[in-house]
Amino acid sequence: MPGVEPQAARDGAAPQGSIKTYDVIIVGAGFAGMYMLHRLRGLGLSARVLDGATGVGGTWYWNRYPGARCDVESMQYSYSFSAELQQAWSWSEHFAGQPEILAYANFVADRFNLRRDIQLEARVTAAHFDEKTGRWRIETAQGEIFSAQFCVMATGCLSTAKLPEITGRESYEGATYHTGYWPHEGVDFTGKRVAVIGTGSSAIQAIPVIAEEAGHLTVFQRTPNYSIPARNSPMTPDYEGPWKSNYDLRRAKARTMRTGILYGVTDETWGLNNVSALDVTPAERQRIYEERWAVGSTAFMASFNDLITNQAANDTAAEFVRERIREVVKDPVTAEALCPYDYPIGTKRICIDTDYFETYNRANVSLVNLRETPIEAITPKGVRTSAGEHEFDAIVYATGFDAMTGTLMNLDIRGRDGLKLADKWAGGPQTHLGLMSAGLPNLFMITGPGSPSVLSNMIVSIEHHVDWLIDALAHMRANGLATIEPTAEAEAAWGQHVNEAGHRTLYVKAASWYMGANVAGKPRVFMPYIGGVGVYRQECDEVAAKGYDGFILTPRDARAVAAE
Ligand code: NA7
Repeated sequence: MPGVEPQAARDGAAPQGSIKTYDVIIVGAGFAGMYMLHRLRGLGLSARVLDGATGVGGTWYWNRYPGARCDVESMQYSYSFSAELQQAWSWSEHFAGQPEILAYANFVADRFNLRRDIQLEARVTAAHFDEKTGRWRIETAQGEIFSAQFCVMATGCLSTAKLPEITGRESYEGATYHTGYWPHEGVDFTGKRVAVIGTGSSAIQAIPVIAEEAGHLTVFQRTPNYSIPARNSPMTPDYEGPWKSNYDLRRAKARTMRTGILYGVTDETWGLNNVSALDVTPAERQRIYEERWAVGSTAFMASFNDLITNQAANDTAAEFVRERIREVVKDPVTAEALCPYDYPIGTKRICIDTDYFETYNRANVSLVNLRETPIEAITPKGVRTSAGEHEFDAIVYATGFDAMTGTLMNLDIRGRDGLKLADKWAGGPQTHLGLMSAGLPNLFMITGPGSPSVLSNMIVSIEHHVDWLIDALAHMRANGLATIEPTAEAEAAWGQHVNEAGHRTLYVKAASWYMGANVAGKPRVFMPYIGGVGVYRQECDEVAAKGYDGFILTPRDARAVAAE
């Protein structure tokens, strides 16, 4: 009997009794969960998507803070799986804002009739593998229980918001917000005294917009960030047209790039200037940086081919950005406080902005440099630093996420012999290809740690992972296989490969959330795979071509026998 057989063909329609039975449970209704559902339908497997939110969209459902916007241009931060979809949807700006991206997610859900298999307000709390049945038992906070042969964690890389551990936080009497958990009805800051704590990507997007509205905005900065102008603008037919008529070619090329993104499609090199920053004259280097700065976006980091591997090369780009900050920000003390020095540019996620540095020239905006005057406590009225107390009507925490592993570690995931994922990963995530973890059969992660994930265009990586998994499931079905899981050896080898790749770059020099450094007690491990989207795709293809090398595939009968 085949091991991967459509559930309906075996048992008739789900659900049965109080435990609802499916072939596959997908956790998360963001771009990963929705595409996984769509592809599973094509395979004829029954699937249910569970999500705690009241709508689809994942990260774009939650991150509704003012100014929230994608830092990958929308012609590329969009699904490629359907030619009709690509033609049907039009973006209004080069870098779409959150409301438009969320509208796109809803458009996709409707167009592909996904909603009938998506259960909202169903927050998964636990997933346990039952050795006897070879199935996952999945529980929700709402008290429902599901049984599935496969469980897909489409839970996102930045989905567990992190509040700072500051004394007295609970004592504050005004309104508080976290950028990653923003009220759906919006917030009116008109005339209010507002604090923003944090200066990462979210803050850099939110600060200029909040400053327009607030009576006074005070930004509390611990670490300054490098940011490149987005140069966002309305979409034009001249730009959209060639994309839409060459989508297949451009998408195919993007899949071979390190980040899964094309920068500048008229260029033969597709945006990467494949020379060292140290092999050109200072004047030529300056010219190239100026050209990229004028165009804007993260393409700046593709100005030369060694900016993330060579400190001296990186220093030239970092100093160029610091010069721009000094040029824009009128008050020299504020300008200097905004200049990052202590980590290489690009090794904390590079930000792109609209008028971020310009905002500090406004009369109603002030910067508190926490390196000089650290926060001592949150008080009932506001924030107390070593220099005194600031009173606020509202505090915005733009303090980031327990990235990449937080959501998975907080779920009660248990595999063979009760193996807890949180215990297994206590010293850092262990995966094979960022897709699976040994001892957790038939549990998949979309863009998990150990894959390019947050270093790439997430939708390119999501589509790649889902397509790879669908092929694996089809292979299992064709060969009567019931379980798949990595060998401990393959996982260890992949972990070493990911680690070595990280250590060949400057990324490991920064105290970043890529390194787990923003969460107290989290192991300092470079979690994403920096080998590049194109290289990684080849590595995954090779594994599949060798009959899923490094994975244990168990025939249904053998598994049942072993369990007895
Ligand atoms: P980030 O990039 O993690 O930024 C969080 C910011 O909050 C960062 O500036 C932190 O400073 C700051 N922070 C955190 N805790 C504190 C305390 N206790 N006191 C002062 N400042 C603090 O999160 P984002 O939401 O901006 O962006 C995350 C990703 O989402 C982004 O890269 C995009 O991919 C989308 P620190 O640097 O730790 O000194």
